[in-house]
Amino acid sequence: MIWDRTETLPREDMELLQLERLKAVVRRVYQKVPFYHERFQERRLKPADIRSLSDLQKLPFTVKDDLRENYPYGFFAVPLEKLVRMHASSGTTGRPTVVGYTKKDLRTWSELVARVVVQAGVKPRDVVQICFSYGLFTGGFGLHYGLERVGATVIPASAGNTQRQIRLMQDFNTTVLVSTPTYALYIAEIAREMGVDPAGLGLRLGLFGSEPWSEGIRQELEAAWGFKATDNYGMSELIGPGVSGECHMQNGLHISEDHFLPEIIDPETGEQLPPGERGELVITTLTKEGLPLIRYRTRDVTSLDYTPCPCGRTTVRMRRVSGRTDDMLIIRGVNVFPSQVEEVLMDIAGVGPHYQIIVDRQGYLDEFEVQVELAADYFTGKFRDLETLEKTIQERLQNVLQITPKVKLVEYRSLERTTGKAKRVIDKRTL
Ligand code: DLL
Repeated sequence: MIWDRTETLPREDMELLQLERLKAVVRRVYQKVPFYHERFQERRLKPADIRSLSDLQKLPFTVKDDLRENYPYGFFAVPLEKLVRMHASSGTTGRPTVVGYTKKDLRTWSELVARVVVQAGVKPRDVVQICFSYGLFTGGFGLHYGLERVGATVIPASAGNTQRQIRLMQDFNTTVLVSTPTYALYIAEIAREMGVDPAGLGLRLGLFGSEPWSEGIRQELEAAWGFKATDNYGMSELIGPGVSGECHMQNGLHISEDHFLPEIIDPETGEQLPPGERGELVITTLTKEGLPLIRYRTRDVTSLDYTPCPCGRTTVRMRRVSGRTDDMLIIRGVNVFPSQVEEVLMDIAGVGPHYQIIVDRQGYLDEFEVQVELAADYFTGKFRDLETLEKTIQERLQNVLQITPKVKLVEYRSLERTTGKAKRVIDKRTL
């Protein structure tokens, strides 16, 4: 099922709609947001200079630091009394960024999340347990209103209290789980500890997002829960969840292009890259009232695919996000993405989906260690087997990364679990 006819617009019509909305948002930020007014003036740019979609490239980028420097309300394009909701990013790496929604923004948000959940396969008869935290984080409330919009029965369980999550699933006959992929793995572990087989709980669908996850983790989740696991993407600054999501083809995430105009740029030069090439995702919000953003650099790494999707939607698909431009580690001069490590690990039998990358510096030399948990049922009792496994992991990582990590196998359940986004990297060099 397709929630909104706009998702199937022919490309020319979509582009006309995008252009009309782009012109309107450019006019609005020029008039209402001093930051943009100044940036436009610096470039001697007037809203009337934006005549085609390719004129987008004339516009300045916006980065997270711009939002931070204008904390809390400097980017809002409407007076405060028009805002009806605030969310904020966690601010673990500096000042938080605050996002405000008008009534219309909240309606748009519900519609966009409705598209995402419907394309993943949610039906009005579903009982959906939301295990994202509710609060300043956009995950809980974002999914909540979109799911209610499509008529599903929502259980706002929030994150944590994991044994209770399983009892709720049993008592309320939950059919759909919404969480981070890592929390879904953890819930499955706790279920098994309680003597409950997660695959026997009768869930048919999992909607996962909010952090990067590999195809290997998808397989792990689908096997553990016996359901179909789909990916959806978003970020607080852009609206929250609801920017893009997979349809039942599980082959790329359809972007709601009538609301978010995407580009892929080379993060070094800022130049636009052609369709299919991997780079940094940049989004211009086309309809947001409270916090419109022009060419917002998400730092998320992906590529765009304009080929038709068999599901019937014509919207462009983004590949699963493989990481962020700022989570690339430079270890002994070599670029390492955590997602590369995950892909290698998920391909090796005997290790589970839990790992941590620890980087440190001794004198002038970087130290690079990968701690990997054994799979629940792996330990054979023979230490020789563990040594062999460690060697295999080390060699495969060396092949892919061109740098040799120290590999340490650790006991099942010894790495910290999380109910939200996983923390995969501890870089002690910057602590
Ligand atoms: O995580 C919004 C969200 C909530 C999306 C629930 C999906 C589901 P933030 O906390 O602002 O917002 O974090 C945004 O999380 O820039 C990505 O780096 C990462 N991210 C979000 N979804 C995905 C995904 C929410 N499906 C940041 N795959 C983004 C990979 C994701 N990374």
